[in-house]
Amino acid sequence: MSATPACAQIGVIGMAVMGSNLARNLAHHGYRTAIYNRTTATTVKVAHDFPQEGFVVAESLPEFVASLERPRRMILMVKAGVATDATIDALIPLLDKDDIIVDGGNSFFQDTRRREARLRDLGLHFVGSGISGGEVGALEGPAIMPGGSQHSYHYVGRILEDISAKYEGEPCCAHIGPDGAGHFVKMIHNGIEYADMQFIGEAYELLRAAGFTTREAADIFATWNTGDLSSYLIEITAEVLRHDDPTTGLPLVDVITDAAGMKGTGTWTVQEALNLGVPASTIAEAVFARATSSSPELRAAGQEALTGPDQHIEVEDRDEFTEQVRQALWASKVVAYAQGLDEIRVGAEEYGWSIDVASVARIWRAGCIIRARLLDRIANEYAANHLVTLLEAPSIAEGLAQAQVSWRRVVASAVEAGVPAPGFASALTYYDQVRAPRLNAALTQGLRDFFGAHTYRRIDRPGSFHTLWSDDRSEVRVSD
Ligand code: NBP
Repeated sequence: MSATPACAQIGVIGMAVMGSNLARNLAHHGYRTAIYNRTTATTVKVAHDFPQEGFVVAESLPEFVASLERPRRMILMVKAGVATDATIDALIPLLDKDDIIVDGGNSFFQDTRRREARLRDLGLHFVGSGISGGEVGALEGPAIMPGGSQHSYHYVGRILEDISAKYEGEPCCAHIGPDGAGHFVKMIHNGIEYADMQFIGEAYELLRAAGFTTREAADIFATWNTGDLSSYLIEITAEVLRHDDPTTGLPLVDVITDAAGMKGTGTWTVQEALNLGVPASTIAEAVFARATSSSPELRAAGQEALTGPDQHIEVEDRDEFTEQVRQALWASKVVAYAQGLDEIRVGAEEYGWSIDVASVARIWRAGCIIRARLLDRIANEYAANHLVTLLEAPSIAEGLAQAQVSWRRVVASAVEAGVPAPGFASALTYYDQVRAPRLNAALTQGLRDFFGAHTYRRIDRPGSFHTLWSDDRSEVRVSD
């Protein structure tokens, strides 16, 4: 079982579900792969279960490092946070100049920036790489979003591209940008995933409120998956809705406790949106909706004290209603992408990255959880146009124009019937906000000036002004 010195082209640290599958993926692509896990029994089990992969098995970190060809390339697939820092700390004394650590875990991008700077000072390279696709993706081809220096991409890019998912033969992996750029983009991917799932949940609840059975809803999602909405999440929604619970015979979805969990990447996306001042409202609604669902005391108090409509939607034409919900879902999904990509644009400016949004959309077309037909169109629109927002892309703006009547009807029906649809409503509000010639901000500025002398600008003259509200109400120019 001992490792042969310096014979592996790459190594993977962390043999839980993601790391072991990624190591197998590497082996399937012809890379001689070293494997190591803190708990040796796990490494031994993986090697035993998959002898055909020809893994180089390391029982200690020094043995693992010694087994790698130089410059050494290793992928960390350990729990994000403390475990990642502990592994890096243990590796540093064992490595030599120009060795490359790739962190494939779900690390927070600010941690990645810190680690990259630290390793750069030591003459080492650090690639913070988002990897999406879950355990199946890790094995069969995930979407990969590597950040780090061009130099390190030169050494690991080819391998990552080889093991990534392919969309019409193109690898779903490309260099995103320096230091934390890759993990930043992965964070946004997850934020969009939250919004996407929230919209799907809302569409399902609206269909149920309109009298569709779970099985009928499953068929509707399956049909939607053949058109513009075609995506992994819509596809698996049909599967989940079709699945009956063997114990009760009920649709499983009716037996699952109505409280959504989360691991934190959606929250990071929203926190960072707040830091950057980017309105990622659909993603925030999705995070808050999960939080509301998982607040039993709040929900019990609300159910006890509050009244409202009976959450039933009267529908005359079922096909027409289904089509309206489809359009609301498509339009809302577009807004979530627009907000996520806007956060990437502003984040790139803030952190000094040059991120090619078309390339990001291309990476997301296969392998990852948000893979969707729409992403091919988004990639083409960004490649062909200089866009401030996805919403202004010609084919997208046209699609939204066609969808908006249905979108408004669906939101109105939800509000009238008392069916919560915070994602659809928030997406529509954003659409109306960004196209409005005037928002309600002038009054906000007047109020701020009244109570705090915060000043305001005028539409007809340059400079900042303050009104002497408590005296003669005359206006003074405060600055140019
Ligand atoms: P986990 O996130 O459950 O992490 C388990 C691994 O971390 C084991 O190998 C464990 O070793 C190792 N580990 C821990 Br815990 N503490 C350690 C420490 N102090 N030092 C060294 N190793 C330590 O595994 P996973 O679900 O395979 O995910 C791996 C990474 O990929 C995570 O960052 C995750 O966020 C990310 N990711 C996961 C998915 C997914 O679908 N699961 C998708 C995309 C990305 P042990 O066996 O000795 O405890």
